Formats: sequence, C-alpha cells, structure tokens
Amino acid sequence: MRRGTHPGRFRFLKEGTGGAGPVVYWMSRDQRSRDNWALLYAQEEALRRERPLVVIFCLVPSFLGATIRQYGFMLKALEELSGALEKKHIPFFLLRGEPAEEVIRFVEENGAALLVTDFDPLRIKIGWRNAISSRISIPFVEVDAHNIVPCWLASPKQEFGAYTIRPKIHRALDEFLDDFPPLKKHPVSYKRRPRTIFRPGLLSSLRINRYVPEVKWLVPGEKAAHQVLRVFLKTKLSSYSTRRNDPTQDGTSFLSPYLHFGHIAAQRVALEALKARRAPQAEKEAFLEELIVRRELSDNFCFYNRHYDTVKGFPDWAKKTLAPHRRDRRKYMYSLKTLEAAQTHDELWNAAQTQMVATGRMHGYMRMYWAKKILEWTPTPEAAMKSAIYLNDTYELDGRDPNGYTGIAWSIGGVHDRAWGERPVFGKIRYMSSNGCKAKFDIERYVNQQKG
Ligand code: FAD
Ligand code: FO1
Repeated sequence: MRRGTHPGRFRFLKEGTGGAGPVVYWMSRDQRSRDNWALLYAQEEALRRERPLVVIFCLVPSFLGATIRQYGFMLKALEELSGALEKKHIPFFLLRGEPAEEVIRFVEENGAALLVTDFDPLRIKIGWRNAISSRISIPFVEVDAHNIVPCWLASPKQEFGAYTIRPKIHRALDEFLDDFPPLKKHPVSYKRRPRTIFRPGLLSSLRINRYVPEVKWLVPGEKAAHQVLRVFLKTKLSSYSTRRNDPTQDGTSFLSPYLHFGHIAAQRVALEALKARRAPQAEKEAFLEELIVRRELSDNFCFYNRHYDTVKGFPDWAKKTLAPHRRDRRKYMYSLKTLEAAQTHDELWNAAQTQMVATGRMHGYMRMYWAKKILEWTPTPEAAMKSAIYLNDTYELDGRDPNGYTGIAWSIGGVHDRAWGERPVFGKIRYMSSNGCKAKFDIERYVNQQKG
C-alpha cells in the first residue's frame, strides 16, 4: 500500500498561506468515515502540521429537487457518521445554509490552515467551489474520493462511450485500485465542540417536498452499506451477468443509493468483489464493468459536458436525427401529471413508474425502457429530458447523480450509444418496445409484482 494519498488524486483549487487553526474537510459527496481519500488526505495534512482535523457538512435547504425521501436517508446516515468521527477525535460540524456563506464563515472563524473538499462534476457543486475559492485566501484542495481513477486523469476530454474510456481506465487500475490505509485516531484534539445537531426539528427547517414517503426497506449509512455489499457478494455476484437484466429478479447489488451518497466507496466494493472466492471471474468482470467503467464514464460525461442535463448535451448525430422528427405525430401523448400517476396505456411502463414511486428504486433495465417511452410520448426531446429528470430525481433514492443525467441522456439522446434503424419520433436513437422486453423477461410477473 502506498504511503500517503496518490498525488494524482488531489489538486489545488487555490494556493495560499493557511491560518493557525485546524485542517477542515468540507464533506459533500463522500459522506463516510472509512475509505475516504478526501478525509485521509486531510488527516495526512493535519498530522504534518500537527493540527486538529475537523469535518464540516453544509446542509442546504433544497438540493436539485430532493424530497424528504432523500434528505431523510441522508441525515440518518450523517448522524451515524458524526458518531464514527467522534470516536476518531474528529469533530463533525453540521452547518446550515448556502455553502458559499457558511463554509467561508467557518473557515474564517476557525482560522483554518487548509480547506479540503471532495470532487463532484455536477454544475451546482462547481458553482459552490468557485464561489468559495474566489473568496478565501488559504489553500483549497479538491480530492476525487468517488472515482477509482480520478476523473481528470482517466481522460482529458469527453469520451465517446464505454469502449473508448474502458482501456484508459483499465490501464490506470494497477496504479489506483489499491487498498485504503485506516483512518487514524486523531492525536490533536480541537477546542471547539459541535453542538448536538440531529434534533428532530432539523428536517422541518428544510424547504422540500414532503409528500414522497421515506423508504423503510433500505437502512441508510456506512454499516448498512457494508452489510448489503456482503449479501450481494455472497448470494448474487455469481449469477450477476445472467440475472442483472431481469427486472423480476433481485439480481443486482442495490448499492446505488449508498454509492450516490458516498456511504461506501466504489473502490472498496471493487476490492471486495475481486476477493470474493466463490464467484467466477467473468461475473466479477461483468459487475466491475458497471461499477467502474459505466459509473466513471458518467462522471466523465458530466465533468466535460456542461449541458449534461439538456438536449444541447446530445452528440451531433443525435441532434441531427431527432430534428426532422420533431413534428412526427405521437400516437400517444401524456402530460407530466399522467406520467407521474402511472396512468398511461402501457401497463409495463406504469409498473416501472409505480415501482420507483413506491420504493425509491426502479430496476436498471426498466430505467432504459421507462425513459425512452417518455421521449415517445412527450411533444419534444426537451420536454422529455425535463420530465424524465424531474421524475427520476423526485422519486429515485439514487437520483441527482451523474449516473442519472447520463442514463437519461443515453436513453433519450443517444449519449455513449450509436445510431440504429430510422423510425418516427426517435430517428436513429435506439428504440425499445414492450415486445422486446417480453422476449427478455416475464413482463406479466414484473407488472404483478408492482401491484404490491
Ligand atoms: P448494479 O447493477 O449492482 O451496479 C453496481 C453499481 O454500478 C451501481 O450502483 C451504479 O453505481 C453502477 N452502475 C450500474 N449500472 C450503471 C449505468 N448504467 N450507468 C452508470 N452506473 C451504473 N444510477 C444512479 O446511481 N442514479 C440515477 O439516478 C440513475 N438514473 C438512471 C436513469 C436511466 C434512464 C438509466 C438508463 C440509468 C440510470 N442509472 C442511475 C444507472 C443504473 O440504472 C443504476 O445505477 C442501477 O440500476 C443501480 O442499481 P444497482 O446498484 O443494483 O446496480
Ligand atoms: N450535498 C451537500 O453538500 N449538502 C446537502 O445538503 C446535500 C443534500 C442532498 C440531498 C439529496 C441528494 O441526493 C444529494 C444531496 N447532496 C448534498 C449532494 C450529494 O451529496 C452528492 O454530492 C450529489 O448529489 C452527487 O453528485
């Protein structure tokens, strides 16, 4: 195992001279104490300076349409996290408000020596980081704690597809897919103690939609994430490639909400999957293709394409092929309200929508079909993108994620895909039909399963 964080994993957003106070890790994407390169880097820097180490998380009153479902899941995990950090003598401060104000105020009030944060390609996060780095004078470092191969190293540009990024990522795995050092008990304590923060009123102060019920079937947090990983490796990995595309079976890992909130590191998942004794190598490779190549391709798309959530982000061939079909007659046309209520003519689509609304998780195979039908049944590709993102990010526990924006742009705008046979509305965008689904799995069974 290497001594210290790999130099390719972090980069300076701002140079400068630090204060006499602690090293501050402003946590946002990677909400965990274990296997967190941003936290490990911050601790290395605090030890080198013989300073305290503190973690701050800035709770914003609303975030990309997140509802009580996602905030509830996240906050329960943050409470567990604050306890885990306390045990390591690393105080956890929950700030409330806009990061550009709150993070700067914290850094100034505490005379921070260095500010560290975790990488996130989403536009909103880049906005937060820019606002902060333009107004602080201490060093500010960004660490990619989410990807195994740091996003800016995997490729210097937007990749065409999995087939172009795969060799670049595989080549770098020897260097980056290494084990994590443990987080040390921090030897320098900090004079300020965080006030107890997880009182019930915390949620009521948020400006969010409270009608999307929290999920009960999945426990949030690091411990639960590792438990779900253990179950997956023991009981599902060996048949992953055959069962993962059958929505009537639970053949996938169910890790996406934990990866989205950073409760578990994808690097940890990959290391444990490679060590899994009973699973055949081919099954491990099929799983790592999704976990590493597909997931890191999504960060690549959002990082290098500013228009990752609109039609403008589509490849030129897709824009060209959709244009002449804008006026094609839509055999079915549905309002967002009808879609949200799962009231279309298509019972398979309604079942997928129902699964997502009821459980906060739609099966991965159905997500492709679900999004493509939204293109087919709405007046324009622009309206389709807006509706698909709204529905995905309101109801999916793993929503508001680069995987989501990329998955929707793949389905509706051919991102990372190629041209297929020309047809009405779609042009050469890949089409999916319920007959095609019928040939793949028992759709009656899937529809009945969603009837509760
Ligand atoms: P597994 O099959 O167990 O895969 C393990 C991990 O690999 C996943 O947790 C995920 O991190 C990654 N992964 C798997 N498939 C993909 C993929 N196609 N693209 C990128 N990463 C992948 N994923 C989200 O995390 N959030 C979303 O909001 C989201 N919305 C999507 C919308 C559409 C229209 C499509 C087509 C895909 C979307 N995906 C999204 C990607 C994928 O469907 C989910 O990550 C996956 O279904 C999660 O289930 P799992 O963890 O059991 O997956
Ligand atoms: N990140 C924050 O730094 N502060 C928040 O209050 C916050 C709320 C939030 C709610 C739902 C959700 O899905 C994500 C949220 N995030 C928040 C961001 C999250 O940690 C991820 O960084 C991004 O969503 C994925 O890139």
